[in-house]
Amino acid sequence: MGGTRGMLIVFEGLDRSGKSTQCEKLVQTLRNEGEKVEHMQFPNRTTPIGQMINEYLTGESQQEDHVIHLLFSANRWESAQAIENHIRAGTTVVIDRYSYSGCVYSAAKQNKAMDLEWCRQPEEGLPRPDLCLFLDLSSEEAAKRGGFGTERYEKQDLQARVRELYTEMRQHEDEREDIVVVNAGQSIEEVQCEVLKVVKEARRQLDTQGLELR
Ligand code: DGP
Ligand code: NA
Ligand code: NA
Repeated sequence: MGGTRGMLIVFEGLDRSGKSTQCEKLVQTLRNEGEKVEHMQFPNRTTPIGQMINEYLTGESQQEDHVIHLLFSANRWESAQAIENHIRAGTTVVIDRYSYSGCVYSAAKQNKAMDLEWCRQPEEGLPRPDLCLFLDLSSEEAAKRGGFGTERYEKQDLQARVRELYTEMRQHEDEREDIVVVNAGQSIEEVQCEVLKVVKEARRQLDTQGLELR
């Protein structure tokens, strides 16, 4: 997988959909093929903003809905330049959650003015993914996978709304073309195989069309 610039590949999905596992496997596979790959995840809990987010998610602190929304976005902006630099230097960046999570988890709170459109605004201008792999799993199936954890959003009713909002986002014209849905109910190996096929096809398109990073 050659090419002049790296790709920006994002994994999205409900909690317990297998994103982190698939992210790691893709990163490993691409590295084994000699590609330079940087693995990131959001929220990045290591920065001061990320630590505030972590405290919010674990319930150690409270934040007003708009405030935490903007902190999640700021946490991505902290890495925006680094992401762009990697891609321009020919390194592919694989990220566990990105702006789509930013929109759907906040909109799922149903705090009136915070609809998807409002939530999308602070994400405007972040490096745009070449490909978003959406690992699709129903909230019931997700809950069966050893149960959700104890963090703030890991409850089935919220996850069900998150899934609906992901579906709504996929219908938005700016997002539609970059999102590929993968059935996350398959075995780890089957998902891995499908993910790799989709990534190779996206790479092929990028190489033939020589697309600029958006
Ligand atoms: P993870 O570390 O991938 O399990 O993500 C932690 C939780 O935070 C998960 O329930 C999804 C949620 N999340 C991730 N990004 C954002 C975001 O930008 N905004 C909001 N509101 N929630 C997010
Ligand atoms: Na989680
Ligand atoms: Na994860």
